[in-house]
Amino acid sequence: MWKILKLDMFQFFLNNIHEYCDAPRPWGLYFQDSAAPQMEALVELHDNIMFYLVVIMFGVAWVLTSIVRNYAATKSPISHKYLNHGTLIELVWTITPALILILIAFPSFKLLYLMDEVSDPAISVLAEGHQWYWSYQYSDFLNSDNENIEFDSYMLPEEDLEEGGLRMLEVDNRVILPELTHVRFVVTSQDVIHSFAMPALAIKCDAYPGRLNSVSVLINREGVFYGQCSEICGILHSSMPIVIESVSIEKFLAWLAQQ
Ligand SMILES: [Cu+2]
Repeated sequence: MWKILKLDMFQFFLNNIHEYCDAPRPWGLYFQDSAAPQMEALVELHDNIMFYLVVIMFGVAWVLTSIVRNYAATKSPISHKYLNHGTLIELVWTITPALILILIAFPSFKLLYLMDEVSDPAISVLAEGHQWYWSYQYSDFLNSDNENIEFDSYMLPEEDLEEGGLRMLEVDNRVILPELTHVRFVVTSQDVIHSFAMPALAIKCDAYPGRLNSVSVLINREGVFYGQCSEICGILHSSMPIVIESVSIEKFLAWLAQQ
């Protein structure tokens, strides 16, 4: 009985306390929580590499400090005095890092090309960078005047923020997208180079004037995700955030009907 109760309580806390980190937070050192399969893969790759990186870092630090300590001039003035070549060890410390780099390269390239793939999107959204705001166009849908749905998205100034709103991140018009749907962002710019970036979705795509770049994403849960322009583009570069709100299909259709 007690056991079941404890399990229930655990489940309760698990369901109610967990809160996704979908925006930068003060002193945050790790990634935001992922909301897309490709971000999960990126985090996984990072964690794997980080493990070996820490092991190697401590190994090298240990070898270095022990050399400094044991072969100090005061301690053993003549040991290895004439040693200035060691072909075997030089081969070892050249080939081992090369092998490690190859081991890192393969999964990285696999991921890179996987993310490059734009697979048959259900919705395309044109994201256009301007000095200094983003504008969006849903070219698959028409409004009542038979025009594409399009809107500008400006940062909310601090005095207009609602309680709990994020400073320099909140916008007036969010990009609304359905969850679990293949979406393609076509990214371009009207003036200078900007970059359309959304950490939780593993998107970072440069916006060039006169050029269309595309990235695909599948958002796997509901939520509000925050990103920023990531290519320095002028004095208000920090004031053109990106907000994507992922909602259920029904809510998305309701939103579309309103436009
Ligand atoms: Cu910009």
